[in-house]
Amino acid sequence: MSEFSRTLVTSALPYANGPVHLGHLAGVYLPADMYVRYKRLKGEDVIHIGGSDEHGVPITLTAEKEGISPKDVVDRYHTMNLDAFTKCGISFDYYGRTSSPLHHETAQDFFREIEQKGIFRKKSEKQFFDPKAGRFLSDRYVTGTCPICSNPEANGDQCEQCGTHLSPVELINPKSKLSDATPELRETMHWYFPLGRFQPALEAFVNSHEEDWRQNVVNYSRTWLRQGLSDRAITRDLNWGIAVPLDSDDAAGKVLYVWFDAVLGYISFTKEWAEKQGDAERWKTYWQDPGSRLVNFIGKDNVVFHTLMFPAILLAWNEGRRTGIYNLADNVPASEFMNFEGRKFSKSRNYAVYLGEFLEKFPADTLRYSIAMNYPESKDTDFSWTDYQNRTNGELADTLGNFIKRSVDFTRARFDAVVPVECTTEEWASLGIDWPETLRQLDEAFEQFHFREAVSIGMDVARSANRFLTGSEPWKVIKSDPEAAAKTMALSLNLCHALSLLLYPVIPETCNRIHSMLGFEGTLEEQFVRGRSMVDVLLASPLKKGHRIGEKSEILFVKLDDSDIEPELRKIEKLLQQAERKEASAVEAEMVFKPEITFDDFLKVDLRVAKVLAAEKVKKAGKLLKLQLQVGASTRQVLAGIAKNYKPEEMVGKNVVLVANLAPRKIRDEVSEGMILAVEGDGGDLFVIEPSGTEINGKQVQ
Ligand code: B3M
Ligand code: ZN
Repeated sequence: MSEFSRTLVTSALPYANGPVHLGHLAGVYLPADMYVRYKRLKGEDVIHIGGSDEHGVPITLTAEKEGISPKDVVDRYHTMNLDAFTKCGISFDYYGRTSSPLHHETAQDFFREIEQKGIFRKKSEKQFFDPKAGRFLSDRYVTGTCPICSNPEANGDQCEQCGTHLSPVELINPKSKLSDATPELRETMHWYFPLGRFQPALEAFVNSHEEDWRQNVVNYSRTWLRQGLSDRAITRDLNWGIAVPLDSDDAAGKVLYVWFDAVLGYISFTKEWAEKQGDAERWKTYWQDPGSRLVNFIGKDNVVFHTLMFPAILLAWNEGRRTGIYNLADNVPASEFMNFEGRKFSKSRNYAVYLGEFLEKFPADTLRYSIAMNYPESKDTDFSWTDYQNRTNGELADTLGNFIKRSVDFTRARFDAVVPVECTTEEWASLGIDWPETLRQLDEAFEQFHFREAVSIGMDVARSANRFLTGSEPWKVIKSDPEAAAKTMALSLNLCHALSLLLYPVIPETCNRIHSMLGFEGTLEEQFVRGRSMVDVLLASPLKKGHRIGEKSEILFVKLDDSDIEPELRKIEKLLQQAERKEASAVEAEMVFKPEITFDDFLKVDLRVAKVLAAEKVKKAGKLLKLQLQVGASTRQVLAGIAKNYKPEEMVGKNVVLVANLAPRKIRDEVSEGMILAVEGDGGDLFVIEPSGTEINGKQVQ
């Protein structure tokens, strides 16, 4: 038995700046939904909270690009995403919006509490300011050339080409995305959350879950902890978001950093849910009663926000309190990514299948099933149309659908639509299915978030059931031994019932149809009772002699013809061609030479042969190596973005070409005195140019 009597499940809040795609569904929403549906089936107390993340720069940038207001953006995508989730059977108990008044109030309460405890630090820093637009620029509003790989379109927070995390001041030739103006550095003040203050507590928290959290979640968190947690700015100069709730002048025009507010959305939305239940205080039992457990479903790119930052905010709130203490997460099942036909989903390249569009053409349950069977639990997986077609036609239509339909149709045709005989416990146990063991494995799989396994267990029972019915041949046997045929049908109908429960978490709509085909009134959900497990019900083969099955017999799954998926395959081909053309034009673009320079211009560049004396990685800059170079009698420190292709020890002893008279630059708190020459290959690989010769150290390259 679990020590918890209640579970609060949250799903990451998607930014309301675009439609959710199948990758999102696979990583977060479907697993969360299967998990809560399984718990409801077991009669447990569980609620599922989700909603839209409506603040932050992704929203304001979309608004500016489209020339509409941020509110228009979030209204459009909130509605669109909620609608797609509903169609897909994602059963949120509440789906909120971070623009709601109660959420603003909640986030501001947190800010005030932590501010009053004196935990925040206020710091002035120089930040880019757009003189034309008259606004400070958040990281993403600045673009420029990447100092590491020379990509001319790097963002202020990260270079998409080489993946390096940047700060806007590191960009070469920075430009404002608002006006194209060259931004100026101006002084601005921000509130910082000192994550380092909570380092010991967070270490203990992560360590205490070493056994029960996924390896990737523990590893990501530990990488950050090892580097040492530092202060994080939690306010921004932006006109969209939650105002810093202070009257002071320095708070004017500032809003909370989107990640500070978004994670608190889980709390505000639980409050809104409780209000809707007519019991406004009830949210507290889910958040603050130690008998409740919190489970955050997320994608792997959101790990540290949920294992370090959110817990740190809660710890700051809890500090010094006797009441109103929040629970920290009991588990944070972060998924890997699901790719699409062998490539990464990409919203910016429009390489995606959007959930809403998919469901306009194909049914939700077939999608849920094939995505569940490809759930990216510990490594990236792939969604392909052919796999989707095969699973729909084979596992769902031929195995499950066919078994249910034959059982129901034959009973109606030959046994007057009633369960003809009682099946005994021995008969039920003699089907070749070890029920107690099956249910134990099913429970373990769901409780430990092994969704592929959980769904496979249900499908294996469907296969056994199908084999049993086919092998028993009641349509033949009925002539010579009607009693044996009656037994077969009683067992088959009970198997149909068992399947409607076992597969309910993954294909709920279909299971409800099976439920009514078996003659039950209302929905399966209406049978759920707190404290009683529906899963255990099937142990007793509950369809008794005389039970009347339903009037309707349905085809549960329509098979997919090649012609159904051909247009989809053609669409991908087109998308891939577009992507390739983009890549090809990038290669052509390289052949456009830079403007002509004079020989004198060239002579200004002092290129020298240098030797690498020492090399090491740079903290928090995965792509960078810090090199100590010997150039004749002097030494130089140079930072080079080559860590992807060279280990530090591989560099030591190499001859390289140094641009020796480049003005020093500061990157990552380290000074780089020059740069070394390298060739850029495919996919951002860098190959260092290695001059050869004897006694060439310090000599000019010309
Ligand atoms: N909106 C980022 C994302 O969609 C962010 C998640 C918030 S969870 C509180 O990946
Ligand atoms: Zn780069």
